[in-house]
Amino acid sequence: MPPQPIIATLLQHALTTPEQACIIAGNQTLTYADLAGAVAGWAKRLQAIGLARGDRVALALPNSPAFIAAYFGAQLTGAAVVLVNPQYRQTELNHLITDAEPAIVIATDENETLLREVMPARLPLLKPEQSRFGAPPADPAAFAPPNPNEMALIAYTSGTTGRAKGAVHTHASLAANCDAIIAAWRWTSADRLLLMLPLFHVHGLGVGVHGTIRSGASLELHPRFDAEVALQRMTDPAITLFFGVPTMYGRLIEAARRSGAPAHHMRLFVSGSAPLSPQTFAEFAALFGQPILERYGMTETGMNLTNPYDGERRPGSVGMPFPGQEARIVDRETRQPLPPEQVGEIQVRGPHLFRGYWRNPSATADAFTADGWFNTGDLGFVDRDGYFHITGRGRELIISGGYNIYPREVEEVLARHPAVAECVVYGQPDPDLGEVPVAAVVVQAGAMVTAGELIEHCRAYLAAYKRPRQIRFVADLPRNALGKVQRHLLVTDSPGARDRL
Ligand code: MLC
Ligand code: AMP
Repeated sequence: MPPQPIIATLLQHALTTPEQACIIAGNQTLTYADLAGAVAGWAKRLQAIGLARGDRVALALPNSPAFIAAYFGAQLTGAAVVLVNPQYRQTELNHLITDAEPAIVIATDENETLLREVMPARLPLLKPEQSRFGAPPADPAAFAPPNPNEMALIAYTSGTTGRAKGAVHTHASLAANCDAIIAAWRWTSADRLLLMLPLFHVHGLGVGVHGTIRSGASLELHPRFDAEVALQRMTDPAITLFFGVPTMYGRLIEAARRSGAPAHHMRLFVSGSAPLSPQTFAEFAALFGQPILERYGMTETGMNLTNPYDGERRPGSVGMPFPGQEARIVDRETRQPLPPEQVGEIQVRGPHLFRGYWRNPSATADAFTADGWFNTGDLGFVDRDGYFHITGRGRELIISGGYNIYPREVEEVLARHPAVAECVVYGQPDPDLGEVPVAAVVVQAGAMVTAGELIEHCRAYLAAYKRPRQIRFVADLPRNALGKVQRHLLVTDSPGARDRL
């Protein structure tokens, strides 16, 4: 039996614990009954303009109660939600709208103009109304919750080819994932999560929102991360959980050094989306009196590996499989399982995995083995105690402050500038963001261009976090004998980099 959809759990809580706080945002406390009413209100609004089962709804809202209500509202109608980062610009939006073919777009005034430029003229754009959840309440009993095996979410990711692919999750895969998290981290209805992550990725949404709703707990939603605000909020005895990316933990350490570590009541701090350095782990434990629990996840899989709740949380390790899941290391060439301590590719298997890439059977076939293992593309090993360690990535990917940047996507935009003859984008180590994108550019003969102009060109077409932080003008790109560009030789602290440029 597949687990029941999270939306069904939400409606149940609204009947059994209607007055329980669900979302705290600003000075408003919204109960489970409030949320269920608003979810039904969104479902009604969406159906009124023609949304049907199996359709897609593109959701481009900032962190807000309206985001959560619209998200579950679309799912209640039997449609799937396509997550859209509101910072996306023309290139990303154009691809998403063309590829996902949504029936409706939900957005605010801020991104309406950009969206309308890439949307077919007949595609309706819906905005949150001026109410607490963006839609007037309606009766949830008027709707039948979707089937667990229906499509619930399409999250775009993994654009190694320069074009992001839509990872399709069903209600069952999302539910299996959050059930495993709840069991591993002992999440209960008494918990309150301080949520400062963006909701348009699986970290904020699939872990933060889904886990809260499934366990009947509450979350305090913030529009964005702010270290000073986080420290202040952690002194509230109601707040028990914090989930963040390593950049956030680095900034919390700095802020605590400036203004003192808070006397907090936190039960659990979790880090993921990028590697947490053993130094950050140790500094945080010294200041906050608790070891961070590091876990490993992916858009396609949700959460895969976790350090133990009880027992040793090992710095530099991402722990072991969640309950009901499997993970192993295979040789990159032979694809055979490897013994402990040997580095290979991480494969994972279980009911939490996505069902495939949207309208992309060949990418889906490449991603899975015949017996259901998913190739993560991440490299690592298992130590003799069974803890997994990530040592690198088998694919070209820059992770900056927890956001993934695919060099190819930025290179394609840069190459469209008339002054650029050739370019390559690579990750440069950064103390705050882990890595930042940097571009090496060969200018067309006779052309003149400044670094600032090229960076502005990228900003015009891509989300701001993808823009190169630096442009290095070079005479030619380092290539191997086969003509392939060798990105690693460009990283400033890599051996041989300076000799080449
Ligand atoms: C913001 N900027 C970034 C950036 N975040 N640049 C590079 N990398 C980043 N991560 C840019 C903005 O575009 C802006 O540029 C400037 O920095 C300041 O913006 P800001 O909003 O003030 O940024 P800040 O608050 O400093 O954001 C840092 C951050 C944020 C770490 C709080 O990036 C963040 O919330 N990251 C979390 C990402 C996340 O949730 N990832 C999970 C993916 S799911 P300008 O030029 O306009 O000034 C996944 C699976 C899993 O990976 O395992 O979880
Ligand atoms: P995304 O495609 O945005 O879902 O990002 C998933 C990628 O983030 C994974 O494939 C890993 O490369 C990386 N990642 C997530 N968690 C960790 C972690 N704890 N340590 C190292 N890398 C991580």
